[in-house]
Amino acid sequence: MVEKIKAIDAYTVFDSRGFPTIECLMYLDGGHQGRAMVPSGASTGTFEALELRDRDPSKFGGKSVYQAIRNIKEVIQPVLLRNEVKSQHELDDLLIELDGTENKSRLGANAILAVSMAYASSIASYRGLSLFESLPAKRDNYILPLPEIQIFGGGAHSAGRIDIQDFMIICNGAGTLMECYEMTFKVYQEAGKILKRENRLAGLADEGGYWPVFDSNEAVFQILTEAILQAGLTPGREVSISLDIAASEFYDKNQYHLKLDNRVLSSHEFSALLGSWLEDYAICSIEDPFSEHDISSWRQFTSAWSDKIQIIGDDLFVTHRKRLENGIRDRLANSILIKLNQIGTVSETLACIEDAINAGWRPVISARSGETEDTFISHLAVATGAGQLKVGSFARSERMAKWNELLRIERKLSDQAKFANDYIQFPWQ
Ligand code: 2PG
Ligand code: MG
Repeated sequence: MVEKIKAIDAYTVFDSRGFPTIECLMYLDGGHQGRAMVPSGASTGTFEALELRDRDPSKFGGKSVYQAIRNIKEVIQPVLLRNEVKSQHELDDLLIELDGTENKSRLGANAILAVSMAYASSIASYRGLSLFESLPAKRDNYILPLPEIQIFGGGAHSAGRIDIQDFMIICNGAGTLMECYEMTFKVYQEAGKILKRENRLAGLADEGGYWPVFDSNEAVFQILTEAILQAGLTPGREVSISLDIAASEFYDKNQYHLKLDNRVLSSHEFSALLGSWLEDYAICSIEDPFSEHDISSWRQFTSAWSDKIQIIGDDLFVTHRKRLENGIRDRLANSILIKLNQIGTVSETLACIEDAINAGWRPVISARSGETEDTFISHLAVATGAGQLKVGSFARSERMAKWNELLRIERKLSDQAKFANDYIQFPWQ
């Protein structure tokens, strides 16, 4: 028997871009409480659940979330106090039913998710467990995820300075989480030194990666490869390159517009360009190589590359079970990015992760570009044994909060801690 919900509070706090977002506090009858903060994306997919913003230009430039907060206090709270929910599943089903829309646009996915996550947190506190131990996830083992860490941040996260969004690394040769952090630290520092030497150091993008002052998209691969080498590491063997193309952001009228390269490419040409990058650089993973509307390119690319690299659908699947099911059936990718706020409840997120694992896919749990100090996703990654976590760079506290939380979880697990590299078969192995 779990404690009943006694009260819910919700109020405005601010994310890593300084934009308003929701913090929710849930109080249970016996005095336990839980807290959650909601993140926010910039390069959002067309099919994501709706983030409710007030759109009143006089309040935080239209970004305030007062209506979503009122929905929590005035619509959701009374229903949850009336109905005794006994599990995360029951709570989330009730929230979905109460909203009643396909994309959670009545109450707002941000309002619903804040309540859903705060409930998970309050139940962990009631049980006296860490969140990763308390989340109702199916798993064989607690697995510390392999991090995917950004070195350069482009696309919508650096005002379109460069077309491609994320230039990241995956430390596929690391034997422990700390070894992975040390490799990342070295590559990040070396990348900074190269930029300084070449007079290209211009600050940080939204997720903490270096702001990309480059003359072509491909130039970044060369600098990143150089940074890995200068860190004393072998590209491909110890540290590989991982990309989020976020191609929807520059797809228009069936063409890919690479502004920096001054090129407009057909799907076929763009696919060939990606293929040439995969041949020339130590790339082990690629996310959103095509727009979510360019399905045939996904299918062809996956049939050509899926036994060599990880191909992740983010905007394509938006953490939606039905969209994932279609993707598995049609072999559109071999991995899915998982973002709680794309779908809007903890239970739907857990179900999507489980579906992916059952299909032999590797889910990658992900932060948003607008983040908070909330570390829910670190727990989610460990609890589900998903195997990978993408948080942004190795800088800025909203990012480091997640990396540091993994270290705390590792200590708590002690000799039960298993690092993904040793336990999970990845497509690049
Ligand atoms: C993505 C995310 C995180 P955003 O595209 O994967 O990098 O960006 O939160 O802006 O959608
Ligand atoms: Mg993405």
